[in-house]
Order: sequence, then C-alpha cells, then structure tokens
Amino acid sequence: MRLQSIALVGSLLGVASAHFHLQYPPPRGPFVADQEVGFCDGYVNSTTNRTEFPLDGGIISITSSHPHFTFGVIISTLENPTSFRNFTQAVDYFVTESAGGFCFPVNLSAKNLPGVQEGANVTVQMVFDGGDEKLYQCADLTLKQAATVSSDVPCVNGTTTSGSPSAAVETGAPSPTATTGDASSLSALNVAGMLGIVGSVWAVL
Ligand SMILES: *[C@@H]1O[C@H](CO)[C@@H](O)[C@H](O)[C@H]1NC(C)=O
Ligand SMILES: *[C@@H]1O[C@H](CO)[C@@H](O)[C@H](O)[C@H]1NC(C)=O
Ligand SMILES: *[C@@H]1O[C@H](CO)[C@@H](O)[C@H](O)[C@H]1NC(C)=O
Ligand SMILES: *[C@@H]1O[C@H](CO)[C@@H](O)[C@H](O)[C@H]1NC(C)=O
Ligand SMILES: *[C@@H]1O[C@H](CO)[C@@H](O)[C@H](O)[C@H]1NC(C)=O
Ligand SMILES: *[C@@H]1O[C@H](CO)[C@@H](O)[C@H](O)[C@H]1NC(C)=O
Ligand SMILES: [Cu+2]
Repeated sequence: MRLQSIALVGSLLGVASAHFHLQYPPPRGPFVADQEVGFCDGYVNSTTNRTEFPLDGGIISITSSHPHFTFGVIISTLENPTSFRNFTQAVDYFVTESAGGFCFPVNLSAKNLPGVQEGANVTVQMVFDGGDEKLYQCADLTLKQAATVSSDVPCVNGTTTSGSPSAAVETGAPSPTATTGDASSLSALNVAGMLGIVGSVWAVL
C-alpha cells in the first residue's frame, strides 16, 4: 500500500510540470510546456486554419495537472493580436477544483463586446493559474452562430464524465442522472483519495 502510494505520487508529480492543456477549441499548435508562461504558449502569430466556433453556445475544454486553479478567458478581435493589451476579458476569472478534465459552457457574446459578432475572426486566450505561474494558450476562431461542437470533443470535469454543460452542446456523454453509485462515482472517490495523499506529501516537502 505504501509503495503503491509513493508510485502514484511520483506519477502525479511528474504530470505537475505539464500545467494545463487546451483541448477545445484547438490551440494554435502543439503544446509546449516551457513556453506556456508566455503569450499564447509562444505561438505569437495567428493561424489561418481557424476553428468555426459557436458565437453563444460554445464550450471550453482543458485538462489540468493542477487540482485547484484560477481560470479566465480574454479575447481579441484583431486578425493578429500581438500583445496582452490587444485583449479584453471575455470570461471573468473564477476559481475551481478539478484535476484531470475541466469543461464549461461559454457564451462569447454575453459581454456584448464590440466586434465579437457573427463571422468575426477572433483569438481567445486562456489564462490559467494553478499555483506556479500564470499560463497561456490561444485559439484562433471564426465565430458562427450556426457552428456546433463535435460530439468527439472530450468534455469532462475531473475524471468523471457527465452530461453536456449546456443544452445547446451535444457532447454525446451519458446523462449525469445515471451515475449514482456506479463506477464513475467510485473513480471520483479514488481521485479524492489520491489528492489527499498528494496533499499530505506536499505538506511534508
Ligand atoms: C493548424 O495548423 C497547425 C499546423 O499544421 C496545427 O498544429 C494546428 O493544430 C492546426 N489548428 C487547428 C485548429 O486545426
Ligand atoms: C510571426 O510573423 C512574423 C511576420 O510575418 C514573422 O517574421 C515571424 O517569424 C513569425 N513568428 C513565428 C514564431 O512564426
Ligand atoms: C478570417 O480569417 C481567415 C483565415 O485566416 C481569412 O481567410 C479571412 O479573410 C478572415 N476574415 C476576415 C473577415 O478578415
Ligand atoms: C495591440 O497592442 C500593441 C502593443 O501594445 C499596440 O501597439 C497596438 O496599438 C494594439 N493594437 C490595437 C488595434 O489596439
Ligand atoms: C448569450 O448572451 C447574449 C447576450 O447577453 C444573449 O442574448 C444570448 O441569449 C446568450 N446565449 C445563450 C446561449 O445563453
Ligand atoms: C464543470 O463544472 C462547471 C462549473 O464548475 C460547470 O459549469 C460545467 O457544466 C461542468 N462540466 C461538465 C462537463 O459537467
Ligand atoms: Cu504548472
């Protein structure tokens, strides 16, 4: 049991350097851990292969190796934003607990920002702070009211799959009402136990 715990802690500490990964909308390029402290994970130029993204019924999906983090989304309507000053807040910062997946609905038109409209090319930048440093990843989008998110996109919180975060999004995931007492809630308990172990080891370190 003790050996198992140490092996488990080792593997979790290993992924801690992985920070967070943007899963959806797809980032500008392959994740680069060392560059994530910088503007757009080091991808300073807009891409031309923009993702068509729902104007008001989108989702943002990440994986996080930090179980407790602050997250927000900033947006720019420039074709090629080059500075944080070219961005404004699209999703206010919030604090959450979720190791593994984190996925939430987003309405980019909710703040009525100028230029955030049908057909617009925008860049969204994820701002993540899991306790080490502020981290950034960007996605280049074309906003379309009629765009839909593919059911292939992973959309989970923690390691537990649940229903789609909004009625407008089809994730193809099973209904959250069907999970009581089954394997998925068991795995959630296991994760809670694992995090407890990690917490106590960090406290010793
Ligand atoms: C755009 O192209 C780059 C380079 O091929 C690729 O790494 C990236 O994943 C693509 N992005 C999207 C949203 O398809
Ligand atoms: C970004 O674009 C500029 C202007 O086209 C180019 O000089 C520069 O090399 C590009 N940077 C990267 C990292 O691709
Ligand atoms: C949006 O970006 C695409 C791909 O870079 C480009 O072809 C298109 O002209 C842009 N649209 C506008 C309105 O600038
Ligand atoms: C984008 O940011 C750069 C650097 O701060 C600034 O020089 C430029 O004027 C900004 N562009 C717009 C359109 O605000
Ligand atoms: C998104 O926000 C806009 C502006 O407040 C609102 O009109 C629209 O109903 C919202 N859409 C959704 C899906 O919540
Ligand atoms: C994840 O949690 C957020 C709130 O913390 C919630 O808005 C979202 O719907 C949840 N996602 C899933 C897939 O259940
Ligand atoms: Cu980190």
